[in-house]
Amino acid sequence: MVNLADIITGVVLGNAKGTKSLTEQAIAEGVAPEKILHDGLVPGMNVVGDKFRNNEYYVPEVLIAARAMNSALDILKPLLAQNEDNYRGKVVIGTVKGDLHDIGKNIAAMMLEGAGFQVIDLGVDVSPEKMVEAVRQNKPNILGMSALLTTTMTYMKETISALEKENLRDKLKIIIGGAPITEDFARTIGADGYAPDASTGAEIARRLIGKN
Ligand code: B1M
Repeated sequence: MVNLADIITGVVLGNAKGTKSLTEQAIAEGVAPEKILHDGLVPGMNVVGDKFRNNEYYVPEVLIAARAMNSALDILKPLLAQNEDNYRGKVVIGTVKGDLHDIGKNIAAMMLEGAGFQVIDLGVDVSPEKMVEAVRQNKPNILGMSALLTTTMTYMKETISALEKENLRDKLKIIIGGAPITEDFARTIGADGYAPDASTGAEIARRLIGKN
């Protein structure tokens, strides 16, 4: 039986091959993909975050850990998306301008897909103008924004203002997330929801469009 603590260690040590094969093994043993994500991969990345903060890890180690995490996410993605097939709506999601962090945003996108949403992922470093254009073109029910830096979270407000200016805000629900984001911040900038984690993001998305 795979011990999820070994998956945590795999991410922390940046062992992409090992993390991938442990994830495959856990799936084969019938462990739920959500459990692998929440009790293995995410706690692993949290340890990496602590080490980065304490100067035990530097950017290269973090990137190697992120690669290990992504190797396992590639396996989980189609499985999480399969869990429910009833269509609930469309989400456009992206990491805001100046911000290259995408691990949390990718997980949020996966959970939304798993919850029955079609997800259009704009990637990272998405300017308010690009967000507005994507909303205009795709007419989503929800816009999800992610920011990991205190210096970039301000672009969330700029994006909302730009949407208002273009009269695209009224029918759109906006959910924001990322380590520096708080409920208070979300309220202050006029977002409809704050997601402290990806599962809550999917729950809020369903609630906001009235499809629990
Ligand atoms: Co960066 N980094 N980083 N980094 N990095 C942080 C964010 C930092 C807190 C580390 C630290 O100092 N302790 C710090 C920010 C400080 C601050 O602003 N206050 C920081 C810094 C300073 C930087 C650089 C400036 C470092 C440098 O170059 N000197 C630089 C900036 C680059 C840039 O963006 N312009 C940088 C670079 C990087 C790497 C490239 C090395 C790498 C990113 C790799 C990648 O993403 N592909 C990286 C990483 C990995 C981190 C830490 C260690 C981990 C982030 C992560 O992936 N967490 C991070 C430390 C930390 O957060 N503790 C740190 C795991 C992920 C699952 O959690 O992203 O919070 P999170 O997502 C969660 C929820 O927040 C929520 O759901 C997710 C899953 O549950 N969520 C959403 C997030 N977005 C959502 C959207 C939604 C819904 C939910 O929409 C619906």
